Amino acid sequence: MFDKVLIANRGEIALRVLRACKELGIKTVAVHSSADRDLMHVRLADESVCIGPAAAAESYLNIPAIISAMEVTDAVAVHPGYGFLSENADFAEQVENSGFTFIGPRADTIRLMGDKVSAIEVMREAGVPTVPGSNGPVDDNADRTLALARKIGYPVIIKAAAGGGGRGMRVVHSEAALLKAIYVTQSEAKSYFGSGVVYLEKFLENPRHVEIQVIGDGEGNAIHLGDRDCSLQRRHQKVIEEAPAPGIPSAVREEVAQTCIQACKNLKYRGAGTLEFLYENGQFYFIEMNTRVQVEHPVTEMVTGVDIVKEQLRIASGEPLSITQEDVAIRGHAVECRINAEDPVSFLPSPGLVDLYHAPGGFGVRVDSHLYSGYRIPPYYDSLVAKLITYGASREEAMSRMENALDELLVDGIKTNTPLHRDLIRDREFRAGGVNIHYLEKKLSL
Ligand code: MV4
Repeated sequence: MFDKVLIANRGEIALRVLRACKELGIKTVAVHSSADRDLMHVRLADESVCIGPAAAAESYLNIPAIISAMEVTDAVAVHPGYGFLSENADFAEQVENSGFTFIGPRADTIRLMGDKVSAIEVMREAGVPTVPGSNGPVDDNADRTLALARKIGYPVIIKAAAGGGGRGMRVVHSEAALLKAIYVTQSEAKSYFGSGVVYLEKFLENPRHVEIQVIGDGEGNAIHLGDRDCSLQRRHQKVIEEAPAPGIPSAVREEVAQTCIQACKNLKYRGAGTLEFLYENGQFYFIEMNTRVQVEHPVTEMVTGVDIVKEQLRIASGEPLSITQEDVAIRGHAVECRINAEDPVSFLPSPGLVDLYHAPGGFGVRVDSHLYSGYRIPPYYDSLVAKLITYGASREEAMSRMENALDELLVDGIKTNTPLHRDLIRDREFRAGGVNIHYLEKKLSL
């Protein structure tokens, strides 16, 4: 196992990674911006290094500063968490070229999945179900493109190959609007991402967002840890996630998971990953793959008992997976509420001094948070301040424990979206299970 790991992130995920390192007897280095000296994980780490000013571009995204911090502290590996440099293939490459280990997939895998056109292609070849579409970039042959869209059937969606997570997309409802929309999306993609490559898919009108967690050892062995439903979202920001995804026939669930494992085996995938799907009318359609640990990984941990971050550390250090597929059983149900420092009505960020923090507790309650009384939330970063996760033998038990947990949570001094969660967790349709990706935005617009 590694002697010392550098944690190239902040907030709750830096603390989550630090806890896993400590359990495995790994020494830890925290790197932080000048605005983040008071982070909980900085206090708990064996060493800490200030890598730059508050602006993320000059600190958490500053590749030379992070690699220098590894050199200065003799860290042998870096965990990127989520966001920041976690899916930056150039970072992974520079880390490895400097003689260190990147805790994640190989740089070429990250690059392959970062290009959505190539990601879809490798998944299709492995038998993963994909959305009917162009199966490749849209070219400059207008007649061919019009014929293709007509065959797919309107509405269609134009997506940037370098986009993802909701950036660089445009829905087209009629043939008359297609070519102009392609041109505009290509131009935007070129200026946002440096690549104007776009592709076409059938636009699914009312899907759910269901994703499958996978782990590979980098040598062709791979397992899945079941699925999560992340449909409750606003402006591509997930609000509540749960595992397993409710109401999916077990044969359908199992079949798509097997195709995911096949894809990971073909890729010799290394580390933790997530295949994102749209799920509509009983069918799965792959849309993209994330090559990092995700915010919502705890719901999968709660229903499988597998510590995903510890598995990441084991695999990156060259150890085999600690479990086989036969060891994985999905037991019970888990739900996660993302607590953000924001106004629950306007959604505007609400940074500042937390003068009182009290975390909920009890059977089946997990809180992943870096908050403490007296902590000042800086205004420069993501507003996620806590993840409330509850587990139960049934979905209903997990939900009723979440009602209690939300009632017990105290965060004074700043505004949080806790009131929204208290409302959502008691929402009749959400509580019935299986709402689609538009449900929350529609509810909020009422
Ligand atoms: C789609 C879609 C409908 N049809 N693709 C948005 C984020 C990116 N990951 C893919 N996205 C979508 N792709 C087809 N062919 C609808 C969305 C979408 C969405 C997907 C998941 C979660 C929330 C969403 C919100 C709006 C649109």
